[in-house]
Amino acid sequence: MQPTASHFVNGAYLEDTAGAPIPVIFPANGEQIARVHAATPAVIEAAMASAKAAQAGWAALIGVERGRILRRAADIIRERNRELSDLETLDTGKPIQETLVADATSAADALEYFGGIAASLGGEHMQLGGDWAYTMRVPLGVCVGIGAWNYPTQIAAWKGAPALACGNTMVFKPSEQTPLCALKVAEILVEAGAPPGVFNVIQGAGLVGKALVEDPRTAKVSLTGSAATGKKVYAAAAAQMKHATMELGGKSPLIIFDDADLESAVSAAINANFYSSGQICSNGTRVFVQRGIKDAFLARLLKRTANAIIGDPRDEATNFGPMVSEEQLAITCSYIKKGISEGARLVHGGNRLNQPGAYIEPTIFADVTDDMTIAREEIFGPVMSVLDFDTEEDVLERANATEFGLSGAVFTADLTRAHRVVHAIQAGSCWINQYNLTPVELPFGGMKGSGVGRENSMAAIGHYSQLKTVYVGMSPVEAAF
Ligand code: TXE
Repeated sequence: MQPTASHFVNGAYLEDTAGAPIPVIFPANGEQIARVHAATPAVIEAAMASAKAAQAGWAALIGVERGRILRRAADIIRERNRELSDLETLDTGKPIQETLVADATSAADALEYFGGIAASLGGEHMQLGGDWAYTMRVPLGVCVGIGAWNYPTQIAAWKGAPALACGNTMVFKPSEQTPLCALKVAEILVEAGAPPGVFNVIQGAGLVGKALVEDPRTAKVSLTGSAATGKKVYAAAAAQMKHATMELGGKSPLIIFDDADLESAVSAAINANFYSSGQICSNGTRVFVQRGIKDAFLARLLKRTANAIIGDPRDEATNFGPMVSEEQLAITCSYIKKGISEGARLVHGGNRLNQPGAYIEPTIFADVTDDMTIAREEIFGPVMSVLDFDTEEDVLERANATEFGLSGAVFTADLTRAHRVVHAIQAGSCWINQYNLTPVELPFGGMKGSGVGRENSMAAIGHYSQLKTVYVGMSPVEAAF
């Protein structure tokens, strides 16, 4: 698992062992599987300089050429899905059952989608009487991507693909918890024909991220991470008037009405809380259940949660793996303790497994009230809070009473109510009778404290390019004197 070197800069692996060592731990057994080094100032300089040097040439390629390279990278990723999924499982601890369908494949989707539209990016023509004008869509320059540890391959591609499609270059810093997968994305892009310096990966923790954000050559920053980090990075970007996209946390509502299809609603609650051991920013961690269906919902939820197959994430039968790290497990355990001490009713799980690895049971609290810590703060672990409600009006007010606004969903058979409710939910992504599907064709991003900007879809193009307006005078210029 040991990569050729810690960083990938200017089209090749690069090492500098003077950087602080970063151990890579397989969370299922706590064993160290690799070691990389944080970027030194020399590595940061090399990455920024190579991205800067490569940008003009990359932007000068016609869109169809840039797009072809991205699409070729998508094909290579699909061919190597098994190998990349194995690596993602080792890096994150997520079950191979998930990584085979949700990680490298999602990266390939982004590269294919943005590769496909690179050729048709352009501006508009406006006729202004005899004069006329046109707009040009031009790249921003060097973009910095900073990733979280929950979807390392996907995040690298969700940021890299639209950035490169628009003619930018990128320096990407993965989370220090999961440094391996982004290196593969860089390697594959070069294999697909990307010139050296177009997509660089360097390792490190917050300080390396901070140096990249503050580098005067950086034109744009896209972060996936916690709300606290988002505020710092957004402020640092603003200080130099840089573009910024912030994909941050959430505490999203999943609202289930009495008339909902019970099995689908239970499936959604399971997916929205236990997929990837609950480590997903858009999770529906506040499950509001209308009182008439509460007992039936809880009974079915408990029965089905008991079927979770907790085990080695490398085993294809496993559908619930460890958390990413001991630290994240400790955070989750402290929230479970708070839930119990604040009076929530623990109806399933709650315990760390008595075996090596960062394993905790899928955990369900019932009778949760809005004021409890577990209903207010993002846990980022497999902890579901079930809250009761009576009326639509009541639940909407409570659903929106949060600093976050990433996602939300409604389960109901009533068509008009479904639309009315999602229109009222203050969140960037909403689902009706579904949860957490985020195909590349759709914008993804948060309202309120969950962030700014959007990833994926044509919306991302707006965040990785800028418009230049050109007015064309066709007549002699007149002046007052
Ligand atoms: O995130 P951080 P962490 C939440 C989740 C989790 C908590 C902490 O609740 O428990 O965040 O996780 C880089 N300038 N989410 O510590 O610190 C950092 O190196 C520039 C939700 O992993 O936000 C990493 O690459 N960069 C989330 C990235 O920012 C900085 C996913 C995220 O780190 C920096 C992950 C700085 N000053 C965690 N400080 C989601 N919404 O998906 C840190 N970084």
